[in-house]
Amino acid sequence: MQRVIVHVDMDAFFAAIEQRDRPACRGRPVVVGADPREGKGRGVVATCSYEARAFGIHSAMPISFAWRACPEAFFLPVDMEKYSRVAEEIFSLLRTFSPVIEPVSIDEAFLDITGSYHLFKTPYHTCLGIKEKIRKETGLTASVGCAPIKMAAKIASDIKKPDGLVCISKSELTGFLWPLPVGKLWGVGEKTGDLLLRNGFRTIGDIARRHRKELISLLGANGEYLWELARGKDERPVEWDEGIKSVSHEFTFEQDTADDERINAALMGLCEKISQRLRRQKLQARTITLKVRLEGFSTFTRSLTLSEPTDFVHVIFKTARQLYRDFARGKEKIRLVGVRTSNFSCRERQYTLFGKEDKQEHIHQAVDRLKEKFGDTIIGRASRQNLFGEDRWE
Ligand code: TTP
Ligand code: MG
Repeated sequence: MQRVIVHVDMDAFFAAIEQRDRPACRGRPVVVGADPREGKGRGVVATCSYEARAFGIHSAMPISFAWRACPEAFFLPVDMEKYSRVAEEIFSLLRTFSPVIEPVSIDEAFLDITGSYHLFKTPYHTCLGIKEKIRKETGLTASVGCAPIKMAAKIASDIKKPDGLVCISKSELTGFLWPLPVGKLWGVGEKTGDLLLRNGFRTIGDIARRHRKELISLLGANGEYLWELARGKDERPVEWDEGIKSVSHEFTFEQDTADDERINAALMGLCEKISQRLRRQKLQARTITLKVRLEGFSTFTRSLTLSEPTDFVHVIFKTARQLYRDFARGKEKIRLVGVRTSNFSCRERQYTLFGKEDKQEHIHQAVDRLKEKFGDTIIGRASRQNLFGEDRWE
């Protein structure tokens, strides 16, 4: 099945929050970071507004340089607590579009919307929905990229910043990647980049159009990986947090098998157990995820989000079987199958994406779920991001 991956990155995140909260800063250069101390400050810029970027100011630049570039800018301290709160709110909003979400940094996440974009008709409309929801609920703009692989989604979210939206379909993928410099490929650092350049590989297309063997003889296994990536092939999944509240079971076959009857029987057994547990816990799930491990240990997951939550064994089984049918395993046998259900609502009070529940209640529920699922890790991740500026000025 063709995957649809979205990358969301907030625009000038810390600075945009300050501009939102301080009307005097709107449309003006804003620098968030260390105290400039009239040009004598020793810390660095955490980030700055796009108006400040016009003066050449950027993240990680010494704050004294920023002061010299634009002394009339608003210089503000880092308020990590506030930014973490906003980030938490944004991750909660994103989770209503897909439970398969991987927060990457304080203002950035991947979502796998393969199983849920049908709720908005197309991936493009889903991305528009994401941007619109973030804008309405937080007053901030996000840039969004969508593509069949993670790397391309991330590149796509960056090229029309701020407030950008770029969707790349499978047929557009190589046309999109090939003109880009080799340095944009994941895994190409300075050293590999230099080596590639010296051997005549300037763009991603230069790699893709050559023979696989040439890349292998130049860079070994990494060369083969880069060749695949340059041709738009990359199965890396959106790594969603395993701490997410879900009910799942898996089954390892005694001997690897390609027998569909045995596989279906195993899936049925798993779905029965899951359905029982859901009913016991008064939960209904909207998202069903199939996990398949092949004989070579490569592991794949495929999800589908239903329009109505369920705890019925036949609905879960039908969905898992459909996901299995859509999954092309090629010639490899199967070692393990698993089924996971998530994106829960309680039976008493059904949570629907477009329901008419009170909006505040809806947000509280989302935040509660986020806390339940991630604990403090969102905040933890956020804090670790703050390696650059200073939390607060004295
Ligand atoms: P980024 O997403 O890299 O930057 P940004 O959101 O400010 O701007 P844009 O995405 O539109 O280019 O980083 C997110 C936040 O992380 C940023 O607002 C501040 C913080 N950060 C630092 O503190 N130091 C840094 O060096 C970087 C790059 C980011
Ligand atoms: Mg950003």
